[in-house]
Amino acid sequence: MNYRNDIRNIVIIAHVDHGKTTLVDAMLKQSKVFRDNQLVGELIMDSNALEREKGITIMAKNTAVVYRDIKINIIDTPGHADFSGEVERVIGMADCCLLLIDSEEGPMPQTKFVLRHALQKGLKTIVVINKIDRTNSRIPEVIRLTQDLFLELATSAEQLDFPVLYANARDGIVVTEPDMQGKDISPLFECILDNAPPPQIENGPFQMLVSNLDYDSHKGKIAIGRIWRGNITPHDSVARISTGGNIDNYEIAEVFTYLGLKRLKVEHAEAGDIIAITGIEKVSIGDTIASPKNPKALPRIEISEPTVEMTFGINTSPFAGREGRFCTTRQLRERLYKELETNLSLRVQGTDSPDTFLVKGRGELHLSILIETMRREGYELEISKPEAITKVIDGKLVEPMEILTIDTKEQYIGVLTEMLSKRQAQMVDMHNGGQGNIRLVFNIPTKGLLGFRSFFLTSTRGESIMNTIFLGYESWHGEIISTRNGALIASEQGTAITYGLNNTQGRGITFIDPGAEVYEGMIVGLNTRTQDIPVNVCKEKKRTNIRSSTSDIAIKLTPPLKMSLEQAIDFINKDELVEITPKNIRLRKKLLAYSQRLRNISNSRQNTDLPP
Ligand SMILES: Nc1nc2c(ncn2[C@@H]2O[C@H](COP(=O)(O)OP(=O)(O)OP(=O)(O)O)[C@@H](O)[C@H]2O)c(=O)[nH]1
Ligand SMILES: [Mg+2]
Repeated sequence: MNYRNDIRNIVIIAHVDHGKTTLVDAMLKQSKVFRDNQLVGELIMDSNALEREKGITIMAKNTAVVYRDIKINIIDTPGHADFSGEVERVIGMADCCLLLIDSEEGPMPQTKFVLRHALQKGLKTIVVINKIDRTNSRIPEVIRLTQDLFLELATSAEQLDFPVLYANARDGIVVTEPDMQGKDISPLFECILDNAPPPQIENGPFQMLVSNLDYDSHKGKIAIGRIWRGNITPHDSVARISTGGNIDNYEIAEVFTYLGLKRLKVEHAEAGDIIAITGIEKVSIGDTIASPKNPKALPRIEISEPTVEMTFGINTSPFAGREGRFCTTRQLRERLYKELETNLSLRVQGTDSPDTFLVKGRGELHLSILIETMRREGYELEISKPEAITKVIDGKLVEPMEILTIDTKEQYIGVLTEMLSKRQAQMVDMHNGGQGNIRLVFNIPTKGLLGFRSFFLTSTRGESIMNTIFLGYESWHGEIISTRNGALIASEQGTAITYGLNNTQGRGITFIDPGAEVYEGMIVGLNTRTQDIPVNVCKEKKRTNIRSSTSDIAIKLTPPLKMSLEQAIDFINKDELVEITPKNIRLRKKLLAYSQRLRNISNSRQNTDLPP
């Protein structure tokens, strides 16, 4: 075996928000890949619009820096559990991982998940305790917990021996001892050069695994991956081996390597490097690109199964086609299947209805990000309540379970445990961190988590953090009965007006402003009671000839509750849908006509707008 001493390939992994992308900023800034006067901002790698808005990384991305003549290829990954598929997808490109751990929070559920993957892949680890500037940091304890985690997960004794660095990624400072005064990030680069193994290379016919895809309107699809064997130059002939084993042939157009945020066009690239190539029209992640002389597939990328599903259908509301550019079944199908090329943990399948697809993902956020992306692209669609994906194993019905970790204040324990027990959660740990800070750990069926987040945020006034991670499958725990109140449902099509809305506010909370267009069957509010009831928000005041001194005083409405996409998805019940267009998010009953709902009700009297 040979090694390439001029390259290191590293992946940055951690729990959500522990500072991965900020550390990449610091590495890019110090290695002077920008002009001195270039304004680059923060979280440079979170380049996608939704990433910037939400302040989280959604997709794994590549970059590279040069330090003492050695090129360090860096892969930044998302830390949110819903995007774990991204970590599984790219981790194979690296030989070494930087495991970031927040100096206050310590190892969290996703820290364990990503470290397990890295160790199973045989990656060398460098531990970086980040945010050492935090006032509540507890470095010695965090190190002890990290060592425990390695003891639990290591697959060989060598893996227990890892260097530890201390960082304030935001200020671009890394030190080798916690109380040292640092000045820059060089100790991190030195540690990478000393500890990250140089890539092993094999001579012979070209072979690379496609781990990422990008698009360029001129160049077409761009396949990104690590070269495992041989070398490549522009215009080489190659074979693409699909995950199904089909082989087709192409001519490579251009070859690029990474430097900073740019792709550099090169005339030659060799094993060990991470490259991007164009010219392969039909390429998907997981495909192998190889020399036609020896077209053998590399091992497939293993991705965990999805746990949550919902239907995506074309918009069938009376307002369909008014606000979107893409509204047909064909457009929806093409878009969803295109998503499968890059979104590896997503699954799409047909349903009994030709206009509706069942879409499966790793969590509500995973699916809602796709919905938001499609909405911005101009799609109209309607989606159903997310449900956990059950399976039958050895003749027994099983359901996905998750570990839920909550960091909260003492005063919220009561309300949280009460709500969670209704959702079939079992407390497995409670830890008092002092100063009223409490960590609660539960085992909970995935279905119990659906819709929990918005309750959680409001009931703890945003003072708590929750994290979930997949645990495994357990026998079905039984249905969870919806505790939501009934809906206030528009009884006719028209424009909502203040008078009608004011009457409706006597029944509960409303969701729309005066002037909003509504249709029969659209949900316009939440009842204070458990039944659904029809309301007429378009109703005008009867005109009379008698002027009363009080009735003409302008009515003051309570401002409506406006839901985000995530809240809307959390809100709906099984007999309801969210209608999504580029301009609006509306809630509706599946059956729009009151008469139809009445007919349907005879089977179950629960949660209906039938008089009790
Ligand atoms: N105090 C302090 N804050 C930091 C430090 N490093 C990062 N942060 C902050 O932590 C937050 C999260 O940082 P990110 O770099 O987005 O974290 P991430 O790990 O990339 O997050 P995901 O990609 O969403 O998993 C940001 O507000 C950063 O400014 C640090 O060393 N000290
Ligand atoms: Mg990030």
